[in-house]
Amino acid sequence: METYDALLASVSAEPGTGRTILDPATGEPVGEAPVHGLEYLEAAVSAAQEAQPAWAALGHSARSAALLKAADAVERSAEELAQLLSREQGKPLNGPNARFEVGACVAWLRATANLPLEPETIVDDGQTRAELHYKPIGVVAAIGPWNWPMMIAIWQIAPALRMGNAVVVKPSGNTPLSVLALATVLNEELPEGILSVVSCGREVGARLTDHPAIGKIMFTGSTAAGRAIIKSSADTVKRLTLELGGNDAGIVLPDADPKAIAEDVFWGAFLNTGQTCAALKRLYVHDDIYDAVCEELTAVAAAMPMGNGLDEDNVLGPLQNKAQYDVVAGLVEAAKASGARVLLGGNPEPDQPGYFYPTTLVADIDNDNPLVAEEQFGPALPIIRYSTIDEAVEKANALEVGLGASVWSSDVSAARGVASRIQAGTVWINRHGAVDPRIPFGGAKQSGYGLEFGVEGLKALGVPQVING
Ligand code: TXE
Repeated sequence: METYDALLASVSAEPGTGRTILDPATGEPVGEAPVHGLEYLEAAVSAAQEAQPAWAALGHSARSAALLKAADAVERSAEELAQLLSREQGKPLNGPNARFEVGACVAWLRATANLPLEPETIVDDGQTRAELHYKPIGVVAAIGPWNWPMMIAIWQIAPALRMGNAVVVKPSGNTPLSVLALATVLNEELPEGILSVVSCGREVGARLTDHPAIGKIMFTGSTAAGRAIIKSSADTVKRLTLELGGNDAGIVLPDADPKAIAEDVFWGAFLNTGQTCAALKRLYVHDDIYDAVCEELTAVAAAMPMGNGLDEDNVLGPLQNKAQYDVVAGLVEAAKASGARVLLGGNPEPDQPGYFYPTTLVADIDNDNPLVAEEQFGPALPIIRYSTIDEAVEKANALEVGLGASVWSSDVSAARGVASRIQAGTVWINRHGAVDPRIPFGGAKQSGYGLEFGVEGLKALGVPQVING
């Protein structure tokens, strides 16, 4: 008997009414997810509308206290949540994966509960006193993806609740059980109605994007879905925070130490087996150290065990779903056909169970190759050669997306200079993808708009109101 059985049973569909969720590592059933229809969605929105005013009236300190208790509840159930997440999403328990994700949920809840938010005095000159306050919006819809289903749900839920809103969550159809289980644990400490999950397909979920009772949508997912949400939310002029796809560049400057950076570059790219919005997806390396970086990175990557997530030894898992597996396999095949050099991987086993794609590094590849120009969202990293910094910056900025980026160098001030030239919402130096609940995070260009995390992220879940007089 697995330790998560009771939790899974509490969120599963009545026998015969649900949709079977399969383990991406084995193809075996994990559980039966409920299939909620429009009626269920309407009931969740109505319950949220009813519960929200009392929640808002509690004030910040009582809501922060409730979030802290909810964090404790997640911590108490951490191992059950991590096991269920590992089976449904595929990510290993160990490494920066399932246990790490549940731990991040706890950390985000606590940090968001503790963020300071006081009215700001904008002008006070003896004649005019203008203060800026932030009021709850009302009911917020949280629409999320399958790659970090619990953590991204918390990124959306925690600031929304802290600001005094109620939340209706629509998880990805690929990972509903993880989000249902997380919400069940959170709801041990929250008043009824203010947090609910609608486990539905995108057609039913789309109703949240034009529903007149929804004041704001927090969305993380593909740029295409983001565009659809912008359009369908236009009639009701909803507030939007959109964290869309990226195709993050990393630039290794000629003075970087290949051996010293190799492991951090690896995890920047292969975190969650590459299925991370702000992962390093294109690595630009200066001619002088190109071969050394390729060699060190290959040595690190070859040593990282991939396999079933419940096996404690593994740190890399399968792709979460067949569609994503096909994207990665197709891009690597096209790169091989174009003459690019495979340093590692690129040779999936055809008949094995599960969506395992081997850790793959591809060198000597052009910037316009689809493996570079398209988001692979999986364990395949192209390594592109450059000879001048201008060329590297131009290549990094060539795409229509700009979520994250990184610069790698032994000279941090030189790296900062290059960072300022890159069109991305965050540029990390000597690391990639490190998010922090205190530090705002958001995309440039078609990677979306609006900020999450920190006080800026909290304010985005409120309606600004100026009191002037
Ligand atoms: O995402 P979608 P999918 C990228 C990644 C991946 C691709 C597709 O490249 O290959 O997106 O993944 C809901 N109204 N990212 O299909 O379609 C949908 O049901 C309301 C990057 O999973 O964007 C799901 O809950 N809801 C990303 C969520 O939106 C709608 C992480 C995401 O679905 C909707 C995941 C609509 N019109 C994938 N259309 C990142 N930035 O981290 C879709 N949904």
